[in-house]
Amino acid sequence: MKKIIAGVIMSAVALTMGALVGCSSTPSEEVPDDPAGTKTAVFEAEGCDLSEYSGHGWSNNATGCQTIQGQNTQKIRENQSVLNSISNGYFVGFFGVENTALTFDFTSAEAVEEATLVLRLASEWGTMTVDDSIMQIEVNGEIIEYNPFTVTGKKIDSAATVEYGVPFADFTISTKISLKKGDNTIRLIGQGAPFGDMESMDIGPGVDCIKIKSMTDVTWESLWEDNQLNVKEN
Ligand SMILES: [Ca+2]
Repeated sequence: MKKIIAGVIMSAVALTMGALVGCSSTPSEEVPDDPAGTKTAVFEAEGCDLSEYSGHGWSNNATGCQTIQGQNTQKIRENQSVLNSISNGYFVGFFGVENTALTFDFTSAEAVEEATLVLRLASEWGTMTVDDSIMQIEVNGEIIEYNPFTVTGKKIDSAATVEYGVPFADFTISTKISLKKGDNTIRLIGQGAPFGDMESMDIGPGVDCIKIKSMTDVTWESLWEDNQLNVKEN
């Protein structure tokens, strides 16, 4: 009986909330958003130069374009919500080996003091708190400080059952990124973090893309056209 009453009350609250939203002068789609004129540049991880990039999972090593997963990965094709969440259909996995970096070289039309950096990530290692013990973020040669954040993952029983079971999502790292006019570099650097007490695992999130929001034009030369020729079924 209590449940039914609670249900009725919740419905009433929902109706009231709906009515309030309906009358509101600020529809939800207008708040809170990026300032007018904000330009968002999306750099796909799978378009990076991966020639120096490598990593390893529970049972296999991967180098270069072998680390690209997504539409080519059977386990991910079987999970529509994860597949649909992946920008450009692919991401770079196997992130986490100490001092192994994903490097994004790009050009900014103007110097900018307060660009926003967003990372689009998912975790195959269960729910993961990403901090500088897992990933360091370097902007133009300087490691930046960022607040630890949680990437929700599917619960796994062991390192042998890793799986990207929860869709990729955007995480805002900073709104105070300084860009130079001309060439800039952002590097995501693995730290060799263990999985629990398993020192050999080198865990980290899968990296789909990075987004840079600013008032200027930020561009890069993606290597995706070449990289996609080397994507392997897995
Ligand atoms: Ca991607």
